[in-house]
Amino acid sequence: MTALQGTVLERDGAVYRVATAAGEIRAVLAGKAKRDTARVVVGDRVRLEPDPEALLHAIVGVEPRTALLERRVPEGRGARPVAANVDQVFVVTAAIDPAPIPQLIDRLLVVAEANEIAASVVVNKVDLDSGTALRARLGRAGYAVYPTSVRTGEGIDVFAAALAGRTSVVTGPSGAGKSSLLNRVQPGLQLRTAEISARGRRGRHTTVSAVMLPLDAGGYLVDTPGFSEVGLWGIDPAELDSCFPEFRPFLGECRYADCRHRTEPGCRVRDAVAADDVARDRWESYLVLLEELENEPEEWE
Ligand SMILES: Nc1nc2c(ncn2[C@@H]2O[C@H](COP(=O)(O)OP(=O)(O)O)[C@@H](O)[C@H]2O)c(=O)[nH]1
Ligand SMILES: [Mg+2]
Ligand SMILES: [Zn+2]
Repeated sequence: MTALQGTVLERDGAVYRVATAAGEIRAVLAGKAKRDTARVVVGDRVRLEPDPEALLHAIVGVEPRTALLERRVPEGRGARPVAANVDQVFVVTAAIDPAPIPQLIDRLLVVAEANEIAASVVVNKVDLDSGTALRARLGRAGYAVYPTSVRTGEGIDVFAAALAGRTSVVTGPSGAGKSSLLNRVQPGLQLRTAEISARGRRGRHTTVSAVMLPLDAGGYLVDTPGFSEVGLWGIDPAELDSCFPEFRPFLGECRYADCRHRTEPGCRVRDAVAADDVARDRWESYLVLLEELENEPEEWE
């Protein structure tokens, strides 16, 4: 007998809503899964033992995760899992209106990198401004950039194709056009994602958990207030450099093994900035985030 497999879409208390080949079912943790798994989260792929009455099925096992998006909360003493098996993160920014904040984009990219989730950038509202400099900046850093306009339809098909068949998180500042974009890709999508503002970058504590929304083209959108609230908590300052893809060729080549690429002599990252092999303002973003991580209050670690 082949065990029933499924993907967790949502959790409501002790009950999980799970997508299976036979349709959506409701299930609770049972036996070994209950003991071994501190928390089964949205996105987890689970093994199920069907309930003969077909009411509440039993989750008896959890497959190894490919990625785990974790939210680090000050009062949480460590990380809380938000969603598992996320394939990719799209950071959405407007080309203009509201003006893009490169630092905020970099911060969200770092959160994705720190969680080892592939990240790309959507530059929306290209009907208002081509966003050439912004696109070049991010492309140079190694990110795929999707120029889009909900107004003219430019780039929507390409973005929709990038979502199809994958599990994605879409994040970015309020007003960038996330809701408009996703509704254009799939009209009627029931999003509830909280917005972030440039000011409240660390976000507010929220108890709302993530939900996976199935896409008609296959794949899922992870609707989570978690991502923008993940923040930088718990990222080791020594690991921040590897969250900047364009720094990676130079890492390990500095004179000092523990180089933070600030003012240390023999720093290859700074050499690369001086030679314009690495964009200066990306390095400046790194320095701002480094400062923040190094000054993180002890009790938040
Ligand atoms: N000109 C233009 N306006 C857009 C585009 N996409 C969204 N908007 C507008 O930008 C505003 C914010 O969009 P919304 O989807 O609510 O952004 P969100 O906060 O990121 O979800 C709305 O007034 C949209 O109509 C676009 O591609 N071009
Ligand atoms: Mg919105
Ligand atoms: Zn260095």
